[in-house]
Amino acid sequence: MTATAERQKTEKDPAREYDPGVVEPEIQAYWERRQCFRAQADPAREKFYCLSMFPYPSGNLHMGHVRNYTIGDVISRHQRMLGKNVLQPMGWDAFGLPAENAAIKNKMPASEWTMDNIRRMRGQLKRLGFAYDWEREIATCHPDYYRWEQWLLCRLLERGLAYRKDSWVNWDPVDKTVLANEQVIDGKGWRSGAAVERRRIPQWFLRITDYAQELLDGLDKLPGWPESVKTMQRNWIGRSPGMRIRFALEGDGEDIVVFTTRPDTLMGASFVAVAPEHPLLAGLLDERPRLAEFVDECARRSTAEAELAGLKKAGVPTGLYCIHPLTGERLPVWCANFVLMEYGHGAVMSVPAHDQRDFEFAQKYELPIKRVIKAADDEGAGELGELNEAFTDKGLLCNSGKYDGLDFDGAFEAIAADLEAKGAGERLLQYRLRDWGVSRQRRWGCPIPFRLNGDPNEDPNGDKYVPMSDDELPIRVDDERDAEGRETDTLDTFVESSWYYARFASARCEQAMLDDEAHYWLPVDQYVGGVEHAVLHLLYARFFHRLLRDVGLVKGDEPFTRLLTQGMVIKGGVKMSKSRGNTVDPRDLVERYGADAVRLFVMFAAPPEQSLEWSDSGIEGAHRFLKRLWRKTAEHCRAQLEKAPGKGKTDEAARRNLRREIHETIRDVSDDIGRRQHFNTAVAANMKLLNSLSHFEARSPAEREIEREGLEAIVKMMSPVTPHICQALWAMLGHEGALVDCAWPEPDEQALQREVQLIAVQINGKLRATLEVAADADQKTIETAALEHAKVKQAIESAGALKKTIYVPGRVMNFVVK
Ligand code: ANZ
Repeated sequence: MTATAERQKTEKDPAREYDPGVVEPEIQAYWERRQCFRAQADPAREKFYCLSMFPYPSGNLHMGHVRNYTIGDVISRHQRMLGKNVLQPMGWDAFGLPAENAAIKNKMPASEWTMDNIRRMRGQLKRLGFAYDWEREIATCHPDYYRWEQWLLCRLLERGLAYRKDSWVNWDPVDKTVLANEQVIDGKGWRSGAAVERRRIPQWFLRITDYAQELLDGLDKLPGWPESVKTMQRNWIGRSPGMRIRFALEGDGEDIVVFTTRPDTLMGASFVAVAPEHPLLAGLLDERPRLAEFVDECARRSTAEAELAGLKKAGVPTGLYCIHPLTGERLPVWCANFVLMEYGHGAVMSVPAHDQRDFEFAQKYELPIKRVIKAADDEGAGELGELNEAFTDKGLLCNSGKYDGLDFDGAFEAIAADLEAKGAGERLLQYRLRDWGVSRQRRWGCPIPFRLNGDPNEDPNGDKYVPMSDDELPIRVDDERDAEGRETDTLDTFVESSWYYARFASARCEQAMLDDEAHYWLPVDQYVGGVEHAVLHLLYARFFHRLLRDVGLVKGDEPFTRLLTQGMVIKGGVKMSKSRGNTVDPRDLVERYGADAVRLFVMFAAPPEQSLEWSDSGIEGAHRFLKRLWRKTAEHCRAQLEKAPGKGKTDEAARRNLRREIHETIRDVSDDIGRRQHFNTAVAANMKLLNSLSHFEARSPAEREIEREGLEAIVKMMSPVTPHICQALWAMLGHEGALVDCAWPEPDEQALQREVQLIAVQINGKLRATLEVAADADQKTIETAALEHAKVKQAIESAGALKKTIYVPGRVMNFVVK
């Protein structure tokens, strides 16, 4: 016997014990030999592109990864069994600071550290049996990947969608890098913990604000996204319809322009406040040391808005006054720390009665508080009374002269018209979203492919950048950085993750960023990942999809049709994390219980959106179930081989009930996995079915046939979750070929029918009713049911007495009355 024949014999041998350590590598080798998960575009077939957020190659998979990737794998395998042409790729979000730090620490190149980690993590993913097309693997730090990112950046520069400007940044003095607002926590760098400073340096920006409205509108066309994620994106984009209003400066100087969403409150403005960085202040600082000191203090804070919300309101008067555009009143101009230079025009009209920040500020500095809005049901004239806090609701105007009595919309219209007539303001749509600052002063990132045009000495502003030409790309990470005139900053790593989903669809294309294959696979049908990416990553990817569309590389507007955001893995009620020291290592679990048990545990313990509490007993329970499934199938196969003679009485009803249960399970599990994505209840239903099979004693060939039907259903339905054992059992049950290529089972409508019989109820031979009763109902039961039927009851009562009952089994119940 050849070695192969020998192995095949053992694979199918029902005497073998369940040993995942043996079975799983065997099955993985089998998939590999057959190249089961290679995805090929085929326009004749319906495609399904399932993507899980790719990991940062830190070196080891954690349980959060395992959960994320198991969910994606279950969905992929299920869709494949539904007949779809499935693409499920995997890759590495490989640039980033940790590699740079590790490289310094270990005195090795960042690339080496990264590649080492990738090798390790790739092995761990393979050991878990995920159905990835490894031919499409991407590492974003590879020049074949980032050259196309550079190519796109060049197109964006040409189109004016990338631009350079001086801007205030959060500077981490320890990591020596610019931080995004989100990376500043309580005024400290998220990684270093160092107090963050503010600096003004030239930075590259992408004009995401050009797409703000489109990104907002697109959310309405994403029914497959969780509402919560869409709400977070809406808030982040923050559409604010409002007005730009000009307050003329007393004396000389430019008007102060403010942005407001509440022009209805204009008559209650009692001062104007400007940001510490406002250009108006520049000329004043020499003469006003208190102001200069305040501005200086503010410069040391971070720009993180979250922090500003809780900031103690503070300010200083500038000594300037401006003129109220409608009343002509003189209003003092203050410099205040809660006004942001980056939003609107860096100045606000302060209405203390109706804005909480203004209210707190006015109380602190004893500035006038004038109420101009009252509740719609307020009968009074809007007396001030004692306000404890700002009245921020919309309502009716009061103390506002000719505008009194108008509601928000009416007042907005009237005041806007008056201001526009005077040239003192105009309607304006403002978004909270800012342009995306993408430059980073890092080495281990994608080099920005721009160069100064001409002699930098002749270009003191340093803003005359041009894109590198195509044949100069890629600009490699390890290229000499101080090459004449070249931009030395690298891109935010969020840029790589904004388009990797598209590159997977044309992963090996060498002539272009994307080719026709991308048209076939895109958009992603199912995206799976952590909710921590609900705002930035998903917004950037939606932005990039539109950029790719606008340079003609993709069709359609949205990259991800359906989104599943999985919950955290927790232990002892808190997030499982290295810093808390409460992690469990997936490698240990796989070694001890096998990949299938680990996969089963994470899918069974909770619905995917909820947190998953780690438990030792949970993983053991998963392992026990798999052993039971193996044992039951092996028993069945042995009995089949021995052709045990049929003995004992066949219980017709028990057989029917079991078949019904099998097909009800198929029906329910299909809905749980497909539509509801409640994988845990799908698993539970399979466990229940296995229990029922265990209680069913299959003695006759007909009974064994039903048992087999049930076992095959379980093996198929569990195969997306526990693919190795299911493939092995599939072979044990005598099937050739790969289970991944089998069709998903469909419920047999006939088996689903609860058996019933229809009984005609007659009175003196005349039909009065038709009853539906259980197939095995006896005469007594049918008689009782018939006599309770309203029509029958009435007919018998009115006739007097029941004389006789004639029953024709399965057909007629006839009552003879006088
Ligand atoms: C007057 C006013 C009266 C305001 C009132 C609110 C309530 P959203 O909705 O987030 O867009 N604002 C404008 N520019 C600002 C800046 N650079 N820094 C800090 N605050 C600024 O917020 C718009 C409101 O935020 C604007 O409307 C303005 O205050 C303030 F009863 O103007 B409001």
